[in-house]
Amino acid sequence: MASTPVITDMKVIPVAGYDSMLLTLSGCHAPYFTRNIVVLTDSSGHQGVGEIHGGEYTRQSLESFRPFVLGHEISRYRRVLQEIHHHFRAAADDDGEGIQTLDISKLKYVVKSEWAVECAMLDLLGQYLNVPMAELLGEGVQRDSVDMLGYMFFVADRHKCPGGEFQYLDESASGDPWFRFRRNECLTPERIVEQARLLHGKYGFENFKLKGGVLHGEVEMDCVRAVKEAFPNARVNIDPNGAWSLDEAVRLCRDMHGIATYIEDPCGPESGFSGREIMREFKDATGFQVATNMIATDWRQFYHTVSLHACDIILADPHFWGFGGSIRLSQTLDSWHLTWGVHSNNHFDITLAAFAQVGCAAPGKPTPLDTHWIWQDGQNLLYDAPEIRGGQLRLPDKPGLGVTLNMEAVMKANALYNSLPTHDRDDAAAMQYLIPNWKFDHKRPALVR
Ligand code: GKR
Ligand code: MG
Repeated sequence: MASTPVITDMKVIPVAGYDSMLLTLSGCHAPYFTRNIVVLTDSSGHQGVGEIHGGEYTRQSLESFRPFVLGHEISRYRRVLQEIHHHFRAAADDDGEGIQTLDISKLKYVVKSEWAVECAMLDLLGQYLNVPMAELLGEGVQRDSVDMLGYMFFVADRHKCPGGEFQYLDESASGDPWFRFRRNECLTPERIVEQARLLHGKYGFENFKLKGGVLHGEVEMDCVRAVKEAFPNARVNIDPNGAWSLDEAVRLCRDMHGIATYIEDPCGPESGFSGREIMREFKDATGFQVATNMIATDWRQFYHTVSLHACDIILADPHFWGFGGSIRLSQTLDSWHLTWGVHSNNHFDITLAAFAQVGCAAPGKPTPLDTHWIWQDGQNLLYDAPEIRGGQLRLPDKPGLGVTLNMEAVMKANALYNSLPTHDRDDAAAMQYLIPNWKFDHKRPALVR
């Protein structure tokens, strides 16, 4: 029987990059974020890459996959994934709650590390067959480029931190106006509009999402109004990660028709009702379309979400759902007249390339895709990082993932990782310099204490 190349080498390389003091319900981002990179080599000499969330739990899971990956044919990637799933055992402290309350310590259980292996194997298979990875997903390539959104954040004042391990990047000398802006405080509607203008200028975004759950809901809505006023044709959306109670969410959103296009995770579990039930009540009360990356992060949660008609837009992060899984979901949603999109966390350009592949393979009309890349842009691990132009990400005209790894940059990011005292995301640490003794409370915006 004719055979395809086999995997001869698997590297798992933890890496770190720099971030801004981005605020969310869970606190604020540390000066560094971490990721794990998988590099596979096959017997034809090709290299396949995948990127996934950082942290020791994910790194160790990836390391444990080695026996299921090495020596296997790239065309049998589904069997490799099956084997990994067959041997999977849930961590003792994984209670299955997922990220329904944005408890960041549980994100590592929603992320499934094997999807980095899937990505790298599809990259290799695409190179072998001389087709882009998107051609191997679902029904194949649906478009040449996909709409992305400008993912806006409130940013805290980094000067309040003492330096040392809390030293945030200073880009004030950069020649790029967006780079100069992104590391500095941004907490008012005026500054948020400035953020939107710079993002539009640099990347051409026509659509914006504001990360809420930080200030009082009224102030956040003023920001949404101000952005819509500055960009009347834009789709503007706000995502407080379930921080608002149902009553508050209804009160805040009732008059936002024509201003916000949809609301992402406005509320969550309360009074003994699940987040899915409460989101359905929010939809009934306001008539707003609702998106989520919190209450439907796997097929079982999805079943309950659609049974209740709780959501219209599911943000299917391929790091949660897998590449095949994310596209399977897009097919299902499209045939049910629901909408597919992609959720993100901080990432390097390998994930951006992966988003181009899924975004161009998803049937129907995806909602513009999330990406945190704008906050990382410039810290490239690829020689040929995809670029967002005119608000769109193009499918590379090359086989597989369509990118070439810059090993020198990867090893530099690995050295940064190794120099860090901790590798797991902790959004509460830097908050202590803004509000002493600050503690996460999933029903109180981060700066409302
Ligand atoms: O980057 O802090 C962040 C976001 O708040 C992230 O943790 C969320 O998972 O981007 C995400 C979202 O859309 O909910
Ligand atoms: Mg969200």
